[in-house]
Amino acid sequence: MKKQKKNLILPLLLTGLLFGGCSSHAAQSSAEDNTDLIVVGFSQVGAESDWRNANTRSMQEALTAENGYRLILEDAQQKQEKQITAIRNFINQGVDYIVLAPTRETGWDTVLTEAKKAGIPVIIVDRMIETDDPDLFTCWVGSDFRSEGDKAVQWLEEHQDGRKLRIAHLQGSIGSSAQIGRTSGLDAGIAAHDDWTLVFRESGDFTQAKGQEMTEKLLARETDFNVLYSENDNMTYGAIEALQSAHLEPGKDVTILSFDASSKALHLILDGKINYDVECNPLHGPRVRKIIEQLESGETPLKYTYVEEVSFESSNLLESVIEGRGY
Ligand code: GYE
Repeated sequence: MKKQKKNLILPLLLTGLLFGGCSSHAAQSSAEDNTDLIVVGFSQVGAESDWRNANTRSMQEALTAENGYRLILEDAQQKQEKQITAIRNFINQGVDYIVLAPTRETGWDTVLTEAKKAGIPVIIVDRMIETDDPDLFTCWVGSDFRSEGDKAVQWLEEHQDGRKLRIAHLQGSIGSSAQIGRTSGLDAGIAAHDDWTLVFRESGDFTQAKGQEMTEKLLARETDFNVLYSENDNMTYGAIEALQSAHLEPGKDVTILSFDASSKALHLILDGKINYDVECNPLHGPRVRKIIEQLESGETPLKYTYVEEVSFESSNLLESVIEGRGY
């Protein structure tokens, strides 16, 4: 596995002893000078959504010099080629760990084989990869995206209210686990109901701008729909703009289901503009830190860790719940 070095506890203890009475700034510069930091190369998908930004912050806050880490963050701007280049650079730099939040599921075998040959453990976060060789990564932590889709479908069943459903669907980035799971949940729901019809389906690439653009395209083509199933909150914000410009009332004329449950979306639930939002938890920083600590002390972390998630609608949402959340 990795080269033998670095005891997480010792540098922290020494820092504590040496700088116990000093400012955190002094402690921080000592840690930055410390060549014994654990170096983590993190290939992040991009900055396409509030979820993603919260996820980046969570990693930056967990893997600090004070905690014993040097984090090298590479933003791939939603491009897999950039992630492959970043991973190769991490290998050349001889990082201790690679953390990969994959843009899409397929296409990782070659570069991860290179990481394996270099003896660098790879931790996958958020989305999953598809590979025949599970030894290409050490472990994965993220969400059960199919179950998120199933929750939305179940809520829609319970709130169909005798209507025939005509569903417009904004998909996330095609080929990502978040898109694949949430789409397959909806597809199963449509297949199980004769009176649910899919009237529109396009990818908004998880961004607000594209969510708005695709909803404008929808409105130009088809106005007879009463449900919008949007695979993330940022696309939903764009969709709400487009619906309002077309004098449709989001949450009333169109039932809106969304994913992520970021704080702005939760306020939109309170405003009655989003009907149901399935939480997707982005706070993976402490989880990754814990995995690295386990590996450093010779333990074997669980191969797959699914994060527990809830969902929100106006009947179970209070302002105080929104304030207490970190994203
Ligand atoms: O739902 C979306 C983001 O992979 C869970 O990616 C993540 C998704 C999240 O851009 O907002």
